[in-house]
Amino acid sequence: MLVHEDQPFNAEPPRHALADALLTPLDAFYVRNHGPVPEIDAEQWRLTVDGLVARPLQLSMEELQGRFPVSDVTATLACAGNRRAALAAVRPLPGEHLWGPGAVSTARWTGVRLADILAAAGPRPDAAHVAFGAPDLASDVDPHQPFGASVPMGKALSPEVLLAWAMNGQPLPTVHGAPLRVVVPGWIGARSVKWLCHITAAPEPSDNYFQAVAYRLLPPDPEPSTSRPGLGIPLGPAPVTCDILSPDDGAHVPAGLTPITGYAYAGEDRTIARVDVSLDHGRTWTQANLDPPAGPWAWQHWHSLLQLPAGTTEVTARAWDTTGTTQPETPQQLWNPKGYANNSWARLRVHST
Ligand SMILES: Nc1nc2c(c(=O)[nH]1)N[C@H]1C(S)=C(S)[C@@H](COP(=O)(O)O)O[C@H]1N2
Ligand SMILES: [Mo]
Repeated sequence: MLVHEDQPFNAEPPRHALADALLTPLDAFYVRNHGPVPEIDAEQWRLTVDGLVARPLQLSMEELQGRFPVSDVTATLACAGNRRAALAAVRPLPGEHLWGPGAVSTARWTGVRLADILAAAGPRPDAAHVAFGAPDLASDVDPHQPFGASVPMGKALSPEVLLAWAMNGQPLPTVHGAPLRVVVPGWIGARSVKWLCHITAAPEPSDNYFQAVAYRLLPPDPEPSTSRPGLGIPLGPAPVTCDILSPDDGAHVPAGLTPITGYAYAGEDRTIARVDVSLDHGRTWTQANLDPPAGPWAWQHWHSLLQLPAGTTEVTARAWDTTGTTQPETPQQLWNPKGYANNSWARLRVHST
């Protein structure tokens, strides 16, 4: 893993680790923590469901696993900061982790549907949002505060949204949120709250820092005098993106026919329709072959066999989603003060002789 920070632990897998498998092995799955991993006694742990509900609940893990049908979803998690390094090359992003292409991973998650838990609690008609609370204290905010998020009721009731206790058939590792985490397929990773202990039905989105202040797209030069919670565009469904996984950036490869592989991913109800690869900065493109996705909520791998000339070549890739939307050409077009949602063309350089 490429470690961005030890305490709290933040790390992404190298390109080749993501290229090796559609389901990311647990020890290669990226980790994004805003604070220290909380210590939770699984015996004492309870999930509280309250707010605008007819029947507030307090569930132990045993009750959760026994009372509700168990289901599986294969879903990609992508941090909104994935591929941030290219934005930082445009203008500095002090205090932010400069993620490369690896703040994204895919697993098969097992748990219960959030919709079933909400149905048991009976949300009132004015419950328009569902907020998730966790005990970890984010150390990158002053004062330190617990991590949290919310999603609109419509997404919360969607059958792919799980409360998960297992990942790739193994017990959920502590660093990924044990004993229980939310998995919100198709949305930025920040909404998939780890170490979940509290679900609240509410009329408004959560006022937690990570919903109201961070994970929002601000204009490139916001007016400091008007800065307040609620400013900017709250990030939800993930935009179409892709990156190159092999060859690696800066690799030396023999000139001639060379396999080029990567991932492509589109959030929410979109999937990947096409991936194009270019060796001449986007003047001409070759369509890559798409592997089948690991499921409707998961990324796809793509492959291309291209003739690499001798010398240094920039390899470029762009994906299109099923709505016909593609990626912007440059990170200049996307730069924002927190460095989120860089889905500009994938680019890297290889050297050939
Ligand atoms: N409680 C809690 N949940 C959290 C976070 C966190 O710091 N604390 N990080 C979020 C972010 S920003 C992302 S991208 C994903 C990362 O999940 P992973 O570490 O399992 O890859 O978890 C989300 N859930
Ligand atoms: Mo994230």
